[in-house]
Amino acid sequence: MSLRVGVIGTGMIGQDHIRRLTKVLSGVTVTGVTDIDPERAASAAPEGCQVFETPQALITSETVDAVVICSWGPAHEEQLLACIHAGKPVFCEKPLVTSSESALRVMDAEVAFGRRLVQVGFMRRFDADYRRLKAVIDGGTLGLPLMYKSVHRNASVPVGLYTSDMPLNDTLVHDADISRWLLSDEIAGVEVRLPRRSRQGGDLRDPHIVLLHMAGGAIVDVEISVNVSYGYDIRGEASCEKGIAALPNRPATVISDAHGIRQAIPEDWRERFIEAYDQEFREWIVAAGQGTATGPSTWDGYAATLVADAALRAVDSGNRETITMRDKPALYAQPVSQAA
Ligand code: NAD
Ligand code: ISE
Repeated sequence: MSLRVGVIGTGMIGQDHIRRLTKVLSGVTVTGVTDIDPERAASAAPEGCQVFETPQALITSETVDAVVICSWGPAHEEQLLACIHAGKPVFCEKPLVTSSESALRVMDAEVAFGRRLVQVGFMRRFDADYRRLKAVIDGGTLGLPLMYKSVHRNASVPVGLYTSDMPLNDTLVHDADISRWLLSDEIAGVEVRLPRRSRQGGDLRDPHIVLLHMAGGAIVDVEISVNVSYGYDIRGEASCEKGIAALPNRPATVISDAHGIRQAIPEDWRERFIEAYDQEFREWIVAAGQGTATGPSTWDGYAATLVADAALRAVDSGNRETITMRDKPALYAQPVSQAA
């Protein structure tokens, strides 16, 4: 039987996920959509799909078995709590929520429900290159990972909508999550350094260098640049005791012409992570069909939110900011290294 899915938020990624749920993946039907912009919702609705007036109406509808949240971060908490209250599996785009207090409210609700329902959209964990990188690190032949370098460059971000806190609470969360997952460890402290500001982004605070201090002593340095103009450039390299393991550059046709020899760079996240998003939803559909969730959890969303909060504090203080996590509820007992 096909899983009947309702999508909340039909902007850029909502439309992209509707496309993959409708045209790429099997075992799933988009039966409902909603957006605070009803025209956008109507134009994104596939044939036969109902346009709901509110997220609450979509979440509680008998025609919706599971929910995909692609609205803005500040709207996620209310929508997640409504899904948990209705007992429906929910895929929520990152960030889970926009503060650690908010993450704790979602966690408390899911723990009280007693079964995992939430999967967070940390799609890098489903990317084949990241999975191979993790397999090498976990394999142990290179010894312990000592340092990890994470480069996260966006060609541009929406002017006006994307504020100076967002490189840390919207973009860095991917690097925080992938570092925890690759190094199988939690993040205990965060420092931020601000280089000369790029003139590409107007008043936006950009770029950032972030140091993530892992609990076990490894250090991750992250470059967050959100207006590099030339493309979407994601890199990663682990320095281990006996060698280096790096993400490969994406294979692309080599073009030789009057301008030289070159390879195209992805335009944005939709292109770079297209297979990862497909795989993330393949795995979500299976779990949601069984009334639960696997993959990145509310705990992982909470951890990333703590890092974002600490990074924002570190911008103001100039110091290393400490992260203290609550005790991990048994519901999330699976080690960070194993989810997805
Ligand atoms: P967007 O602005 O293009 O779309 C967001 C949509 O949500 C808009 O159509 C807006 O009207 C709607 N919306 C906002 N609040 C709502 C509410 N309360 N109820 C119903 N609809 C609401 O933004 P986007 O780029 O599609 O990003 C959406 C979410 O996806 C964000 O959380 C973002 O961080 C995340 N995202 C994740 C990735 C990824 O790589 N995993 C990539 C892009 C965006
Ligand atoms: C966007 O929301 C994403 O999640 C992308 O993966 C990330 O690269 C970008 O910086 C975010 O704005």
